[in-house]
Amino acid sequence: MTIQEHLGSDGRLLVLTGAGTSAESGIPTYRGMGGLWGQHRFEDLASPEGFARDARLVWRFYSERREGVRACEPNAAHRAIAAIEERLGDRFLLATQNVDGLHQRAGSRRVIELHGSLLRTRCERCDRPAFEDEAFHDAVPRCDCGARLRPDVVWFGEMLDPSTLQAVERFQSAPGRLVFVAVGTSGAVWPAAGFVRSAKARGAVTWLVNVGAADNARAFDHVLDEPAGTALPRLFEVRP
Ligand code: BV8
Ligand code: ZN
Repeated sequence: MTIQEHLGSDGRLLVLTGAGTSAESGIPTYRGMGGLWGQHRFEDLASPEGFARDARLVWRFYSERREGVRACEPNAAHRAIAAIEERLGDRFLLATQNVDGLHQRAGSRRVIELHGSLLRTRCERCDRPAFEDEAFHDAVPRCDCGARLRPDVVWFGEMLDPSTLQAVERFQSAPGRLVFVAVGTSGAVWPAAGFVRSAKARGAVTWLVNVGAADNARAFDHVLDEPAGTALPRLFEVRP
């Protein structure tokens, strides 16, 4: 059965995306970087310990990624996800691990940013709201309160914003049929890697669209080992 057939007239679609969704836009995946940036390990830069150790280096890491994202465009995978949202409306929800903002640039609106955004900055101490920021920070920027500003992303070892996980939970638990599709993710990072299990626990039919291996591939009903940019328009029956 196709996803359309599983969805029927009242089924809901939950999509989870990872770095592989943006690969065809030219953004290196975490695996692609081999978990490295220069001679630094990604986890060491994307962590509170890394920021405490060398905030200036961490800001250079994020500033260079901001530059990289600005030079990229959404690809057919982002557009297919925005198109199926258009068709399904509130029967659709996108949870993304990506921080590159390409889903929103492709027109996605019902987006839960599980790990925050590269293009926002917040204070590490006061409750000043996070703000849009695409600047390249050579030096560590300071808040009016005197504390350091940091990228508005969730680092390794940090809790996700509970409201994002509750939104996913609520969508998964609503009555009716559920289809879960994970796209371009190696299933290495938790708690996103566990969504397929909670979806299956609710009777969802599950798809993984991923080039190469994924740690949680065995949990999916269907696995398509192909680029998201070609698989999604076909899977969602939308124009590429
Ligand atoms: C938390 C924002 C509570 C920052 C990111 C031991 C066991 C289990 C869990 C843990 C553990 N030890 C620690 C943990 C928790 C930890 C974790 O999961 N660690 C892993 C490494 C084991 N998780 C956390 O810390 C989370 N918080 O759990 O809080 C807690 C606290 C402390 C201790 C325990 C629990 C917070 C995690 C969020 C980290 N922030 N990003 C930034 O980006 O700078 S993670 C970042 O890396 C991404 O957001 C993403 O989540 C992850 C990369 O994964 P993917 O997106 O899947 O990318 P990847 O490159 O791996 O895979 C891409 C795939 O696409 C590949 O398979 C590739 O082949 C494929 N592909 C390539 N091209 C294409 C394609 N597919 C389709 N089409 C293509 N064209
Ligand atoms: Zn402040």
